[in-house]
Amino acid sequence: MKLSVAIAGSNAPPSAFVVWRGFEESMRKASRLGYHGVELALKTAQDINPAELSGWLSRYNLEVSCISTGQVFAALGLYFTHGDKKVRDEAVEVFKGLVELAGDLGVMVNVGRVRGFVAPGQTRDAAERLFVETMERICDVAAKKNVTIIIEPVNRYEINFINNLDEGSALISKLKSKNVGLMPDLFHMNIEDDKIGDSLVRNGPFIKYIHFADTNRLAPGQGHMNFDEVFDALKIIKFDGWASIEILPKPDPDTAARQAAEYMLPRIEQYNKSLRGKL
Ligand code: LER
Ligand code: MN
Repeated sequence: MKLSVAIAGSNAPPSAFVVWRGFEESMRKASRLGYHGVELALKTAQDINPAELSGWLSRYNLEVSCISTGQVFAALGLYFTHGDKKVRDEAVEVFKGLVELAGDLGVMVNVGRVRGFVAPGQTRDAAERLFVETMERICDVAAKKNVTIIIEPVNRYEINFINNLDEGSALISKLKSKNVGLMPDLFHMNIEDDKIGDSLVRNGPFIKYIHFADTNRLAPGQGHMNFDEVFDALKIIKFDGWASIEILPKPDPDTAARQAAEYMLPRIEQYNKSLRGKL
């Protein structure tokens, strides 16, 4: 398992849910704290210059773990269950750019709130049909670039569609596309899933990436999340992908990122040794 931290550009809107803003400065700090990579929260592919990005990654010895897309929903107002095909087409266009960039970087693209929701007057079945149809279009584009799309269940207070891992897995099973997986976020799981460990194990075959946070969405170690339960479950499913720190930047971004790194990096090192039978 490798650890990254969520970052965005310096002029990302307030809706970008990240620890740090400003790509280069965030990468410099992430590298100094021992993170292995950064998760890029982007609104469109134009938010970042690929040549500059590749320079920063080599200067700070980091990888990109994933491209996250919350701002496509929060800042651009685009989502997959929208009743207007023009809006869904626009969402697909934005994803084409993000998928292209992800393909060049060899990373996955997340689908969080951009999946959409059941709107007033819309039936759940209708929302689901639009979601499935739009996801298939995006997965088709992504498959050509060898990119996997990961669906992130999000708690009921943010969205009313795909709240827990079981719901995510059920929808993935309805898709024809195979380049799709699940992105559990421990903060949402603590609100929505029955037992965090059991749900991770049960949905293990689809899990490709994970968001780490504590129960209060502060840095791991600042709440009451049982990380032993989390790591035991990840070991059962032999999870060996990226985990990303996606937390509130409190009490301030630097402290939050440091607390998270200090708590998680030694645990991840132990986990990796035990996964490889070296403990
Ligand atoms: C995005 O990864 C997420 O977890 C959402 O809660 C942001 O609103
Ligand atoms: Mn998340």
